Amino acid sequence: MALLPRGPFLYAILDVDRLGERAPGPSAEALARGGAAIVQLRAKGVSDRRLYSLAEETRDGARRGGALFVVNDRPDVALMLGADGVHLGQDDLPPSAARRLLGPEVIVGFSTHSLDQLELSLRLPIDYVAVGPVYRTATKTDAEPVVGLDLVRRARALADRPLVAIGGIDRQRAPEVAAAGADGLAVIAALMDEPDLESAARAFVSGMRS
Ligand code: 3NM
Repeated sequence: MALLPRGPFLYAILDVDRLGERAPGPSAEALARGGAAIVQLRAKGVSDRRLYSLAEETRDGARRGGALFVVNDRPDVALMLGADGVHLGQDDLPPSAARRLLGPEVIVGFSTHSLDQLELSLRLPIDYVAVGPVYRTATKTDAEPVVGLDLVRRARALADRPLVAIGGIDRQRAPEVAAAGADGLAVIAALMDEPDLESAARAFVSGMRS
């Protein structure tokens, strides 16, 4: 299976809806230079052609900054661009199909929102399992009910692979999420809503480890 960073690590999600006037490449690079170990591109509702060019720019920026690059939802785009990984949700293409397409070296991550989903996910050929939303989030309009730190702790006890926590995580909450057993902290608003992405990531990472 593909190699993930050692925890606790910052998993920055570059959500195109929150980019504003900022360009994706330099933004991905700033997140990576600030200490994000992974930069994921999340671009809902854009054309395939736009997705492709956003992903290309994000990949190059993430790599310039020294981070891994993950594409949300789209194993085909991950393959075309030589991405380090793909992240899949419950309604996306099946992780086993993505694994067949991408081979053993590419990271395949998968979202879960309950203990049942988490248990089922552990039979899948995935490199990390994500649990969320840990807290209320304004970013994902169709988010599942909040699972809290309790599911993070239970997931930690059950999961035999890296665990990524997501949903409403900010600098203040990061230490308790890491203490609950999350290896990766996946973050959108608490980074993307800041004007300076590099300092936002740096502050997040220093707080996360304290
Ligand atoms: N997935 P923020 S919560 C994209 O529960 C996403 O799987 C979630 O954004 C899940 O850090 C979420 O701004 C939104 O809360 C995360």
